[in-house]
Amino acid sequence: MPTTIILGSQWGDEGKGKLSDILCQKAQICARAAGGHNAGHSVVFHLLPSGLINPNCENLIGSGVVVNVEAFFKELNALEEKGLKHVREKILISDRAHVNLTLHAAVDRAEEAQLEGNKKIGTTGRGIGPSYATKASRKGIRVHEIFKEAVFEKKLRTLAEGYKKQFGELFEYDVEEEIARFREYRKLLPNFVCDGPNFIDQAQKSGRDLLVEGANALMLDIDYGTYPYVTSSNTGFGGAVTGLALDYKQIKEVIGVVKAYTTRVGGGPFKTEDLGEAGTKLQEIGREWGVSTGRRRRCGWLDLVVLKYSQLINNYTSWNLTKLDILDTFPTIKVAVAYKDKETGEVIEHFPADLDYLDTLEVVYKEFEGWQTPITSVKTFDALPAQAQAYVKFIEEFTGIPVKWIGTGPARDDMICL
Ligand code: 2SA
Ligand code: GDP
Ligand code: MG
Repeated sequence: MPTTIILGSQWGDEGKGKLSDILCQKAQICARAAGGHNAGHSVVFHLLPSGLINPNCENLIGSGVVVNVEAFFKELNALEEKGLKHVREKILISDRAHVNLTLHAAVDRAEEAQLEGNKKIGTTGRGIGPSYATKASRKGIRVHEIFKEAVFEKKLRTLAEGYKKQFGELFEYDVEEEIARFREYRKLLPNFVCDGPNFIDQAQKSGRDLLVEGANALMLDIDYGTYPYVTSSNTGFGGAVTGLALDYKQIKEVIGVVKAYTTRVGGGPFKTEDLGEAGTKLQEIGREWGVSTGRRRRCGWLDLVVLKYSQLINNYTSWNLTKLDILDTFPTIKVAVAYKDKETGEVIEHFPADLDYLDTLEVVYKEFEGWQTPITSVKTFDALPAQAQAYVKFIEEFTGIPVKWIGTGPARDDMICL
């Protein structure tokens, strides 16, 4: 390795979990840098890093994460129920991470309730946005403060009073219940908390293989995503660096995970969304339901304008193209290569900031002939049908980044490595 970063390049659920699962086999440390329990790729992991399945790997929940303590213990218990031993000795939380509280989830619900129709963000309801909001407004509670009982309780009561005034009946929250729960967590947590930046510094200085698992995806990034239809953290390369205090000189690879088509959960723009037969087919064959919330994902074609933009922000060193097999039965496969201004005829090759303007643009598609044969058993690039090879090569040429991994099925082995 030494430091490898895995990032979602679209709107999430690209299949980051499978690559993490493969790479964490040989990682010595696995870390999460941002997001909270809104991320996650399997039934078990929403907050915890994937490295917990490797008994030799140490895991860190970094300073940029918002940590829900209840989810933390729930996921640890679930891992133990699956027979994994010693997971409790292999996980640490940065003392600088912020605490995601039940209070934040109540604020999340109240805020969404105040938004109308298509203005709703469609959040995961986990209080991620409000957690980052209290952090940015300097009223948040950091993990190390959990142990200062009086400070913790005073800050929590002040926050609760403020939100009660702001939202009234919409804010359904019992501060005493949360305070009581934290009296228990206070006893259970001390062994799990470490000095986050120091931990990473030591790890990188000693040359250990570090795997950074991105959460969510670039188009949900608070600065570069489709704002305001985004999550509230920096989900891209920058967030990985600040969320863990990485030494950038140690970073060898930044792998962008890209699904062979596009999905999105929640509201917001999605130019290549297909509301017809193709979208339904992608949804069904791709089993596109959210892991965290069970919501049906919106589906459509690959958007290379998005991908090029994602590359511009994150500077990936390679792609992991996933779920190529989901396209196996399509006679024709479409890919967005540009947008077009309907009025002026101007071809737009960049991703605009203004969503109202974006909405007026037309999509320019390139069509590919499908391969119409199963590829799940294929183990090498050369053995892929010519049409599938052409599809992959086009993505490489268009983005200027090599495809290093190709997902051809759900199992760990269903991956072509180039
Ligand atoms: P939030 O709850 O404030 O972060 O929601 C804001 C928007 O971000 C979207 N969002 C997501 N979209 C897809 N996947 C997400 N997380 C998991 C993952 C999904 C899962 O990364 O795999 O486990 O199935 C995720 N988290 C947030 C959300 O839909 C809102 O549009
Ligand atoms: P993540 O959040 O980015 O990890 O993505 P998801 O939560 O949507 O998980 C991806 C799902 O797709 C998992 O059930 C994986 O087993 C599955 N998956 C990953 N890669 C592939 C692939 O190449 N082909 C198929 N058919 N399934 C895949
Ligand atoms: Mg997921």
